[in-house]
Amino acid sequence: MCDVCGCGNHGNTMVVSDDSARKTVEVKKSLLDENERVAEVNRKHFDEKGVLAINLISSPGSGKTTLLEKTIEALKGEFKIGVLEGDIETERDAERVRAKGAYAVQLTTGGACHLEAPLVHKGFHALEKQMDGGAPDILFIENVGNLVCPSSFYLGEHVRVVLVSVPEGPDKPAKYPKAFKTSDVFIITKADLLPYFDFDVEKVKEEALSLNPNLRIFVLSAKTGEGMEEWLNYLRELKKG
Ligand SMILES: Nc1nc2c(ncn2[C@@H]2O[C@H](COP(=O)(O)OP(=O)(O)OP(=O)(O)O)[C@@H](O)[C@H]2O)c(=O)[nH]1
Ligand SMILES: [Mg+2]
Repeated sequence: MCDVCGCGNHGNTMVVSDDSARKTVEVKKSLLDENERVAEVNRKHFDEKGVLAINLISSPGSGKTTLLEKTIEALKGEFKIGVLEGDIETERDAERVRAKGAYAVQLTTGGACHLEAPLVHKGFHALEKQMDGGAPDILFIENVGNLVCPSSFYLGEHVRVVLVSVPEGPDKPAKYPKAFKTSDVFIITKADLLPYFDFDVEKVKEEALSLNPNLRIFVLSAKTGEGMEEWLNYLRELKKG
């Protein structure tokens, strides 16, 4: 899966000598330290330009791009919106959000299952170029679909959002705690599908809050528009500061 953080390279029964285990830990640590350093540069850059940066993380197909499409449609008259689209391959998500009126740059990782700060740094400069030197009021960073690795890589964002869609099931907060512990916002998506799945919204909220009591939670459907206004108002409030 990912040869950057090594997440896909451990077998369940892999045995390593103390020395190679130590080296692996050292390499991972220096990789994370370098990511953190560039993420702080990104954050400074965003702050200087008045950009609100939001990092979206979820499993593949939870509805990140669909939520962005609807958010762009609703807010493009109020804010300049930029998107950095993280995927392993294809320009598809960038094309989708551009079609709704956002500036967008596709970041293809070519195999890595998460975005890292240096690629976001490059992508942000490409976005500025696309905007003739301007900057977006709101920058959405759609991470690669994965509920594990993106939680370990700070990109310089102001707000981290974790999404879980109703069909994925109610057990995700407990199974993927880091994504919830490191996020500011939790969105339950595809709420229009609640009648067809065993998904107790109150229980899921409770479980997520037990991991992180500061989570702001939204339950919405990008398809029907249910719950969208609360999310849009939250973004408007964040921009007011
Ligand atoms: N019923 C329903 N379907 C939705 C909703 N939001 C998204 N979908 C569908 O879910 C599928 C995946 O949506 P995407 O927005 O592409 O998901 P994603 O998280 O961006 O996927 P990746 O970028 O591959 O990780 C599509 O078929 C969407 O039409 C929703 O609110 N309700
Ligand atoms: Mg997408």
